[in-house]
Order: sequence, then structure tokens, then C-alpha cells
Amino acid sequence: MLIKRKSDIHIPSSEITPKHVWLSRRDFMKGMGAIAGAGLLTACRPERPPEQSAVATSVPDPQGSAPSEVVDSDAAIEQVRTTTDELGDPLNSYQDIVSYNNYYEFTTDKSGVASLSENFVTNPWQIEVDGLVNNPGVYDVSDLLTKFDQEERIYRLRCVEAWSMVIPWMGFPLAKLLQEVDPTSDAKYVRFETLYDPDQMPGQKSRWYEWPYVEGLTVDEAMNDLALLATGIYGESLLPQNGAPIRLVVPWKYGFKSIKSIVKITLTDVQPTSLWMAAAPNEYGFYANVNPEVNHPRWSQATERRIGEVTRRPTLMFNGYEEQVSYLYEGVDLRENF
Ligand SMILES: Nc1nc2c(c(=O)[nH]1)N[C@H]1C(S)=C(S)[C@@H](COP(=O)(O)O)O[C@H]1N2
Ligand SMILES: [Mo]
Repeated sequence: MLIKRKSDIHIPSSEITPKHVWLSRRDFMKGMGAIAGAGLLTACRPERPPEQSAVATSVPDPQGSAPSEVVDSDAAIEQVRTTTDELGDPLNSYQDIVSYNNYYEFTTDKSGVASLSENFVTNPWQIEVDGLVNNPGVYDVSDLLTKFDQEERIYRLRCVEAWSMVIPWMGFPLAKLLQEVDPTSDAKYVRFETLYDPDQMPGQKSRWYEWPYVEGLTVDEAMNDLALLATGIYGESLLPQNGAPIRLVVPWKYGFKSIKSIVKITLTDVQPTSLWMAAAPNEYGFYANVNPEVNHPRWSQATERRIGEVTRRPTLMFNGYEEQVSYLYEGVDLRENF
């Protein structure tokens, strides 16, 4: 069936700030059908980042996975041109986002995560929220999808390995869930835990890391409106490789803070030790804010390579979200608290 729609496709324009882009799920999916159908954002394949020496692999034609809705291609071209982040940079293609992943529970090979995680069971799925809260609870992810409006947020994702993407997430602010459980005044940190299931996640059999994957934020960071619990990308439910069915996205911090497939959230007065802090405490601290002035012990953080681009670009303080988050670190030595 050919569906032609011009007037009711609503794609955010470059004027819209990342905080408040809002679309109904239905309109968003129509719009994204237009883009994927036109296949215009799928031209750039991620190249291997400079830190990886392996020969680039070819990736199957993305057309096969495009949404089935066919939409007028003039409208689609227009939408592609106006769909950027608030700094004017284009979104990465759906194909980029679902085929170049870090997810050590499956493999350390970025292009191998998608196929290895294909059959990962993400439904039903529950998240337990406990610890220093007045209303602990167990939530079905399917209920969270209707309980909270699902918003679109276009965020830059900056990996500590110095590559980056622009991703249109769907989700809801972490703060909304925290308000629901009502942290006590003793709660200072939020600890997140990924599913532990080595039968489904073969990487968890590796003894290089302390499983399950753990991450943490201060309560104040967690309450910042940018901190998102993501449930979708380009209006589609998350695929396993991106952390289905629900994952954290903290865009001003290095990508490893954005923990995938969360089963447990605990409010605590003890600073959580993340998997990366435990693995290499001299390389990965608790805060992990994107900071071009503080290098990783083994490489510079001053620049990054946007997946799909050839030349490197400067890395921005707090990944470009300084205005929204700098209040969290007033008087904090960002070199010591890395
Ligand atoms: N549970 C879990 N979460 C994880 C990771 C992981 O290995 N396991 N990798 C992190 C890293 S290093 C990055 S850069 C992002 C990548 O997210 P993406 O694959 O959706 O782009 O996920 C983060 N979340
Ligand atoms: Mo990363």
C-alpha cells in the first residue's frame, strides 16, 4: 500500500532543543518511515575507528530492514535535510546505530553484537527499584511505556574510545521514575544493574570483568532532565544490541555510563563501583563526564570521529550540554573527579 502524506509528518527541526523535542509515538513513526523508506541516511557506513586496526567489513544492504510504510520521497528528502541535532549536525542512520555497538555481555566486536544478541529475550521484562526509597516497586517495562509519555530526544553519544553518533531516542526522563519511588533524604547515589544471564549473554562468561554490568549517578545527576530511560530509536522499539527493552542514556557523560538492559535500580548512600571502575580504576572514574581537557591515560579526548564522517571534530565540554549540566559540578575539580 502506498501512503502519501506530507502535512502530517512531523520531524523535529534544527530549532528544537534536545530537551523538549516532543512527538506522539504514532506521528513519529510515520515520519521515520519516510526517512527510512527513502534510504537517504543509510549511505554512510561506520568505518573502523582509528583505535581499531581490523579490516573494514561490509554490511548488508539496509533496505531490507526499512519500515514497510512507503511515503512520498520529496517529503522524505525534505525531512532528511531538516533532521539534525540542535547544533545542526545530521542524525546517524538507523543502520549505523543498530550495527556498530558496544555491549560486552555479547562480544567486544562492535559489528558482531547485532547478530549475537538477535535472540535475546526482552519481553516480559521487569525492573526492580529499591534501596533508600519510600515506595520501592517492581515495574513491568510494558507498563512504564504507557505510564510515562514517550518523548523523542536527539542526543549525541560520545564513546570514551573517541567516536560519536547522533541518535534520536524515544524514552522518558529517569526523574519521573525516581519521583514515583520517592528517594529518602539519605539517598545520594543511583546504582543501575544490567541483567545477569550468561546463558543468553556469552560475554558474561569472560572473567576479565565483574558481572553484572553496573553503573551509577549521583541523585542530582539522575534528576537532571537530560538523563533518559530510553525505550526506542527512530520511533522503533529498541533492538537487543542497543540495550532492549530499556537502557539509560546520559548524554553529557561517556557512552559507557549509558547502561543497557537494566533490571535493577537502587538508591543508596554509597558511591556505586561501576564495572569499568572495578576493571581499570586509573582509567575510568565514577563521573566520566565528557571533557576534552582531561585525556584518557592511553589516548587524547580532545577530538572525536563522528561515525560516517572522515575528518575528526573537536570534542565539546560535557559533550555540548554544558548549559544544562554545569551547575552539577560547581566547585568540583573535574581532573580529580574524572
Ligand atoms: N550493559 C552494558 N551497557 C553498555 C555497554 C556494555 O558493554 N554493557 N557498553 C557501553 C558503551 S562503552 C557504549 S559507547 C554504549 C554504546 O551504546 P550503543 O551500542 O547503543 O550505541 O553502551 C554502553 N552501555
Ligand atoms: Mo563506549
